[in-house]
Amino acid sequence: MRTIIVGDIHGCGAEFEDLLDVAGYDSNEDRLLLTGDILSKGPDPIRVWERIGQTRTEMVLGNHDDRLLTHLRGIADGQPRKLKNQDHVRLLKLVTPVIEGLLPWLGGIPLFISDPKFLLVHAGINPSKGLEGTSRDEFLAIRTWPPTGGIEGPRWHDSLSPDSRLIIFGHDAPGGLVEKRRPDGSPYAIGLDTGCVYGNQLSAYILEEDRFVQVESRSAGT
Ligand SMILES: [Mn+2]
Repeated sequence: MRTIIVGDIHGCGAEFEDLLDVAGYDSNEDRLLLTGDILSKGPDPIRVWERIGQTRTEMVLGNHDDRLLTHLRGIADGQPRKLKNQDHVRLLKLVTPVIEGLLPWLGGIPLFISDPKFLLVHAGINPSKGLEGTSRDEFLAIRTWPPTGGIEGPRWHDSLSPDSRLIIFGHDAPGGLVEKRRPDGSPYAIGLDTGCVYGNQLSAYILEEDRFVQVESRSAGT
C-alpha cells in the first residue's frame, strides 16, 4: 500500500484526475489523502466531489472548506447567508444540488490527521506551541511566523525543528512547493499547494517512494 497526498485542488477536477492517473493511483491498493481546499475558486468542483465519492479519500479541513461548510449549514437550516463575492455565489449554486452528501461529509472532516509516519494539516501548526497548542484558525490559515497578517514574511515551517515528525500541508500557493530535509535526507516538511487554480501545477507526494508527482493546470488560471 502506498500513501498519496494531494495538494489544494480548488475545483480543478480534470487536473485531479490527471494527477491520480500519473501517480498510478489504485483505490484498492493506495491510501489517498488531501490537504483541503478542494472545491472553491476553480472550474469544476462537482467533478472533484464525484471523484472523491468514488475513492476512499481522507482529508483535512481548509479555510475555504470551512467557509463553504458555514454557508451550507445556513442553507440546510433555511437561513442562507447573504453573499457578495461572486465566486462564492457560483460555488454554492454548483454544490447545492449535492448538499445531502456533501454537508455531512464536510462536517466530519478533521483539522489534522495524525499518523505515526506523518502529520497532515491544511495550513500548518503553531511552531512554538506544537500540535497540541495550535488554534483552529492556525490549522486553517497560518502562513507566516512570527505572524505578519499578510503573505510576505518567513513561514511557520522555517521555525520547525528538523527533529519533528514529517508534517505535510497545503494552503500556501505563494510559497510554492516546500521540501525540507534533515541531514540524512529524510523529509520533515512538505508543502503541496503549487497553485493549480492560478495556472500552475497540481502536486502530490507519495510517502513510501519519497517522490513528488505533478501535472500542469489545464487553464491559464482564474
Ligand atoms: Mn487554504
